[in-house]
Amino acid sequence: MATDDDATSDRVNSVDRVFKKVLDAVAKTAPEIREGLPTRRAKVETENPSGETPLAADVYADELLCERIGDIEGVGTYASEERPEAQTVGSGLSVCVDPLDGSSNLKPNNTMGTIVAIYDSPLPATGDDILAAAYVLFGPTMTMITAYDDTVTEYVIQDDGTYQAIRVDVTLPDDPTVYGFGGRVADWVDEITEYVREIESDPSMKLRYGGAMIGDVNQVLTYGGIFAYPTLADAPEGKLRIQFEGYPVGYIVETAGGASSDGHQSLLAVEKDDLHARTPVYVGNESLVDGVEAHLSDDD
Ligand code: FBP
Repeated sequence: MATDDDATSDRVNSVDRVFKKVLDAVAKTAPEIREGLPTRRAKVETENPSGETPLAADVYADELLCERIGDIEGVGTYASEERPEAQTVGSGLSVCVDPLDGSSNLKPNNTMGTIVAIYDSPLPATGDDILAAAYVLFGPTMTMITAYDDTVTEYVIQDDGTYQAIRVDVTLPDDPTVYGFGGRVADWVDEITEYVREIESDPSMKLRYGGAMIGDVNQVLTYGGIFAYPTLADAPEGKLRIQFEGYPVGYIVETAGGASSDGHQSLLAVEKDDLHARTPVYVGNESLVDGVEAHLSDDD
């Protein structure tokens, strides 16, 4: 007779399988996305759900990933920043994708990424529902960071879509050295300006801001520090989207021993009922993220 233990172990096996298949699909697609970039630098005509006009490259990456991830048995829903609604593609887990994070970096030929989150829930999901997250970084080499089962791993993706681990059990270094805060400085609220000035006065801290969250977060994972796209005076929820950017990056950084926050609580505790909802994002070494919360709590 089948027991509860059998059911749990079947469930774990099936999540393991979907996670591995999603990674395979993302790694296989990454070289194709990269190859497609030079000829897809122009904007398309229609706005995406966030009111931005995507590049042909955003749409191309989204279509490829939807097709590949949507084909995986055990994936029930595919959603992306580029689509107004989540798509039903089968039955099972939900996968949220930011197909080309930081695509305004395409023109100046700077870093971009692809972000993926797997949720055990219909969408919009909560931070408690996240089972795994990953991102590809299109830098001088193509790397992929994954967070699953309490472990963060870094891989190199080859041009044929195969991938090999280069760092296992990735953790944030204890002594942070980099910081990067997005948004116009003039639009920051006073508490954020004050805190950034404090960070800047520390001679061990260097400004690193590249305009693609994934590139900036990868520096924090590598050197230790803090990345933020903060609350702004005219946009209290900042710019980044919780399902596509906030939860996955919060999950990855927390799994690597760091902290995440929306300014008041862990990103994983944030609850929003809109698929495209935004949230302020602060991720990095715990002491630095605690500093953000301490400054912002002054105005409560
Ligand atoms: P997209 O997903 O539309 O590219 O927007 C996200 C993003 O590019 C982040 O990667 C980055 O941190 C932020 O926007 C940069 O915004 P800004 O250009 O305002 O600095």
